Amino acid sequence: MVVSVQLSNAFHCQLDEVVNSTPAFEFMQDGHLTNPIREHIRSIAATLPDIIDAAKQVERLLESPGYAVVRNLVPINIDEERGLRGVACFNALLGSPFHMMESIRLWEPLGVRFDTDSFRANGIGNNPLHIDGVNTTYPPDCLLLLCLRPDPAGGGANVIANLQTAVSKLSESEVIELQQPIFEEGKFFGIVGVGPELRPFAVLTRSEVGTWRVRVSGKMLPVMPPGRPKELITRMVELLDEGRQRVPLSAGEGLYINQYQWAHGREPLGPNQKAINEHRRRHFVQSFIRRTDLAEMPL
Ligand SMILES: O=C(O)CCC(=O)C(=O)O
Ligand SMILES: [Fe+2]
Repeated sequence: MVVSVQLSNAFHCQLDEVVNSTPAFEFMQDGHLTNPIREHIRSIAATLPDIIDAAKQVERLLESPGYAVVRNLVPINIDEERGLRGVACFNALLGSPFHMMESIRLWEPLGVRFDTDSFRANGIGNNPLHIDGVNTTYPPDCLLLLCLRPDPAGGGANVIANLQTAVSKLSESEVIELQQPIFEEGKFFGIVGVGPELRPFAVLTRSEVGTWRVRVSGKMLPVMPPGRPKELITRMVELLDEGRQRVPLSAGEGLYINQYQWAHGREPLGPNQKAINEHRRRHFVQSFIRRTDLAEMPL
């Protein structure tokens, strides 16, 4: 199945028109781009066929299979800030772009840090399969991982795994246990756009259409005390790992992920990170998109 979209020069000429005519971004308290800005972007883009076509392609892929690799999302050699502004404008056509960290405007950096746990964002180790916002009432519908510079040491490829497939491999009793609200995740501070903290939460919540909302994160495991909840998360993560697929990204490429359908993670970075000049190290950013109306959203 073709899950990639290649953006053309014509697309970028048209995106320039949108970026040039869009006023400075303003945000609401819940981290979303304000409606007038989003409406402005949408009305300009409505007249630009390559942009509309690309947005439709990405939207189709986000429905099925639930993820999309977009190549040439940020053209090589473009000023980074300008490039990100363009992508944010494009994202406004897919839904409502927002940031989850109150203190960071739209793009959360994913770099290389030695002073953080290696399994976390910015860490250098294996970033286990997870969804973002696992302990929130409304986890982001869609996440964009955008590669500005891959790891020059050859590591750090992204991985994804289908959540529904993993659930289908559980036993009946595990499905029952995973529906109990007995799971907790540590921190909830300065987080916006995803409703209140859900504590404790259930890993599995059945939606009206029979699929599952799956709240799971392999990042919970290292800090969980021994016991049944830890065994159940371990089992879920093992099932996700069985179906993991690598999605290595090159500079300028983005991976859009529908969080109802796919978990994501990152392989360990390559060796000797400290020997790499910090301006040459892996440099990604991430951003979120709300595609459903919260009022209509299942938990
Ligand atoms: O670094 C990456 O590519 C992904 C990191 C991530 O998804 C996370 O820590 O939430
Ligand atoms: Fe993540």
